[in-house]
Amino acid sequence: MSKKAFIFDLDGVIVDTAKYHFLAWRKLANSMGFDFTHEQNEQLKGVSRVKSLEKILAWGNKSVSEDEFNKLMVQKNEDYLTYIEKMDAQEILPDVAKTLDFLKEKEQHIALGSASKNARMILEKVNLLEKFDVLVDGNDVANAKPNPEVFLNAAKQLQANPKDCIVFEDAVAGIQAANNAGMVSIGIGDKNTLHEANYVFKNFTEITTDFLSQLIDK
Ligand code: B16
Ligand code: MG
Repeated sequence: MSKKAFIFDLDGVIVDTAKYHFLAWRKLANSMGFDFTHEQNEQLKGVSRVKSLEKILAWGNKSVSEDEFNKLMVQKNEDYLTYIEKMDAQEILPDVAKTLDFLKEKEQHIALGSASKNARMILEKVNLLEKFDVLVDGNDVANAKPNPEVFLNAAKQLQANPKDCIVFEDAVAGIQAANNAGMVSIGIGDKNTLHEANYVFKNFTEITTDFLSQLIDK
């Protein structure tokens, strides 16, 4: 049996924190006198906090000073954290824990590759932290997805060759980052949206242990 590195994105793959990001960003936009849609929110997935705020301000036709920008970032995160505070293991998306357990049983490397600066805290809240050999998050990288830095950093720490790494991602920018890293990309979500991925599944309930075994033995 060969040893591969399985790298998981967090938001939209392990847990659905996208709904909390949306609530917090929307509250911020509303407080500035404008709103944005669910469709626009799709563009924020996998995108860093700074880039998200830049996009939202552009949607609302707002320009703010650097000082104000930083205050808005803090405000959004404080709001977001009030939602995260209440999270527990029930919020782990279906069959994610089962997949992690299967990979552990097969003695595969497991890493996190997320843009979120709150990733460690969220994994602690849902009680999954100890399943991960390596954590790379928004605190560790200078270049956001689609730049491959986040995934290459994880591979390096695991001393894994990029071609032996498999990435699970729900965001277009994340799939592009995995492809740019020379890794196998697995989209979690909509086939049309994630058409650049090597494989796409709606969620982990569609991923069989046979499929995972094939990836391991490739
Ligand atoms: P934070 P992922 C990303 O997480 C989210 O998809 C994105 O919406 C968010 O803006 C970003 O994390 C930063 O999050 O404000 O907590 O640092 O999908 O890369 O796990
Ligand atoms: Mg994501």
